[in-house]
Amino acid sequence: MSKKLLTLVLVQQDDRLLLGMKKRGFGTGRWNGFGGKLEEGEDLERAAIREAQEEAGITPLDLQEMGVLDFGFLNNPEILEVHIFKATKFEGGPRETEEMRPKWFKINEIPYDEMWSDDIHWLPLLLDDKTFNGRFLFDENDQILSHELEENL
Ligand code: 6OG
Repeated sequence: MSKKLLTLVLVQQDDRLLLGMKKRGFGTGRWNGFGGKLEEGEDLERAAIREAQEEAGITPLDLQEMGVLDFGFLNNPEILEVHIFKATKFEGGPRETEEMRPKWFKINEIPYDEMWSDDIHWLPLLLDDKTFNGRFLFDENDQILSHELEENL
């Protein structure tokens, strides 16, 4: 079993959340935060900032790590270990890029039915400034087969 490290950045300002519509690659057609794989020699925070710049033209200024989630997929031995960050301040953008179309959503209008199905479980914790750990197993249709989620007290 191998593990791949990824980042995911959510920007929240008061009662709104910035999401991006993924235009290509893994998760195409879903709203999500900004993020991706680490490059050689990068730490998690550096990678999170670079991906937010590349995907939405924003530089997050106050990243806080809120949670770590392991994602497993049936018939795939690779586990994605996604480190989830929150920011409330940023410079630049948001602007559309080849990879993402950013858009602000009211917190009570988050489009969970057009997002990865794990998000409804942990995003409310992040929005509430709670930290968490968990793991999700998906079937071949990206539906959740099983999951565990713990809020860090
Ligand atoms: P690239 O491979 O395009 O980065 N990601 C997930 N995000 C959510 N909300 N749920 C999942 O459940 C996810 N699996 C991966 C991590 C992929 C981006 O998508 C995130 C990265 O930010 C399975 O470089």
